[in-house]
Amino acid sequence: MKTEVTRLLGIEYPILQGGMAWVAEYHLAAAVSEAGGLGIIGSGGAPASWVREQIREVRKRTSRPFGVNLMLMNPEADAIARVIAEEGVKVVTTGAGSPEKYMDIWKAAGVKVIPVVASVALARRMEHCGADAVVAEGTESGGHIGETTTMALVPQVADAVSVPVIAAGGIGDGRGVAAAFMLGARAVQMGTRFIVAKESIVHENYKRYVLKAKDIDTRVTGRTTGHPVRVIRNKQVKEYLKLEAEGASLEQLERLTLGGLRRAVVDGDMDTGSIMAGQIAGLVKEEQSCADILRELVAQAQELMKGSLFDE
Ligand code: TUI
Repeated sequence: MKTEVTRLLGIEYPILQGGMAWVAEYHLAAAVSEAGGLGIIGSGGAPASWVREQIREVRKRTSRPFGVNLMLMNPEADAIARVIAEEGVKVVTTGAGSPEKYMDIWKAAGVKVIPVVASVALARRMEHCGADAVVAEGTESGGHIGETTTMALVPQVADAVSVPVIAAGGIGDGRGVAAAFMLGARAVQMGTRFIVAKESIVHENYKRYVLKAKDIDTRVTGRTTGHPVRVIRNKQVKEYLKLEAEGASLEQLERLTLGGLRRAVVDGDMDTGSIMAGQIAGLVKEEQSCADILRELVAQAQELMKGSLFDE
C-alpha cells in the first residue's frame, strides 16, 4: 500500500496514529512506528521538557520515522515548536488551531508539517503557507472536533488542495481505510482503535469503557462554549450537558472538565474523568498489539480494494 503519504513520511503503511493527549506517549508511538505506521507523540497540555524526553524515549525504541502532535492551545506551544525543530523530529501534526507562525522554523529544520483541519478553508490556508499534507478530521473523532463528517469533509478537502489528504474520524477497521481511499485520502489517521492497543498505557478502566461502548455512547460537550469535545458518556457528562442546557457560565463548565482527561487516562476515574473517544468506539472490541492492528487493517483494506462489490 505505497501512496504519496508513505513516500512523504518514509513509512511502510499509510496509517498514522492520532496524537492523543495523555494517551499517545512514547510506548504507543514507538510501537506503531516499529510496526510500520507513523507513531505520534501527543503533546496535549504537557510542558516542553516532557515532549523532549518523550522524543528521546521513542528514539531508544525505534529507528523508524515518528511524529509529534502540537496542540496549539498549549500555553507552551512556542517552546514545544522549538523542541520539535531542535530534536530533528521528521513529522509534526497540529491540532486545535493554525500553526502558521511555526512554519518557518519547521521548514528550516526540514520537518514535514501536517496540520489537522476540520474545514476546507483551513486546509487551503495550510497548503498556501507550506503544509506538506493535511489531516481532514471529521466530527466522528474523539476529543476536540469540528462540525463536518468525514464522509463530507474528505472529498471536499481532496478537491480543494493538491497536497495529499489523510482522513481521520470514524475509521476503525479495514473497511474504513478502504472507504477513506475511495473518498480521495492517501492515508488514514486513527485514534480510538489505538487507545486499547496492548502497548497503550491508558488505565484499564478507560480501555474497558472503549471496548464496551456502543455506537450511540459518545456525547459532545462544550458545543455552547466554542470547544466541542467528544467523549464517552458518564456521570460527569450527564451533569455537564444538564448545566450547559441550563445556560451555565463558561467558568462553571470548565471547572467540571479541568484535568478530566488526566483523571480518566491516569487514575481510571470513570465518574469524573473525560473519556475521549470517537464514534467508532462501538466497533472496537479487542485489545491487540499495534503490529496486529496494522496487519489486520492492511490485509482487510487490500482485500476489499482488489475485489468487486458487484454481482455482475
Ligand atoms: O485537536 C484535536 N483534537 C483534540 S485536542 C485535545 S486536547 C484537549 N484537552 C482537554 C480539553 C479539550 C481539548 C483533544 N482532542 N483535533 C484536531 C482538530 N483541530 N480538530 C478540530 C481542529 C480545529 C478547529 C478549529 C483546528 C483549527 C480550528 O480553527 C483554526 C483557525 O485558526 O481557524
